[in-house]
Amino acid sequence: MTNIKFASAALILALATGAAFAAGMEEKAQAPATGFEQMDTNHDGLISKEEGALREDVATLWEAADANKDGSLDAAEFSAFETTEPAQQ
Ligand SMILES: [Ca+2]
Ligand SMILES: [Ca+2]
Repeated sequence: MTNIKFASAALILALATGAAFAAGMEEKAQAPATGFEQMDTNHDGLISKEEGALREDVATLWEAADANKDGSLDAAEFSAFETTEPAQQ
């Protein structure tokens, strides 16, 4: 009888620890590396405004990031945006 109780307690503890561990892992993955490839979801080599909306900073500073005002970000514009880290005005 007590053996069964102990076994279930151990199982519950193991599950709880596993869940806590998984939750911790998920929290670490919260800041995803969203690079050009990840944002260019249709892989046409450009980030459209819709694709740019995936990232809040890109969406917010879209006008500044789209340097040539053609309505999309190419790799050069995106990397310039990434390296400039423009200060919020
Ligand atoms: Ca695209
Ligand atoms: Ca552009």
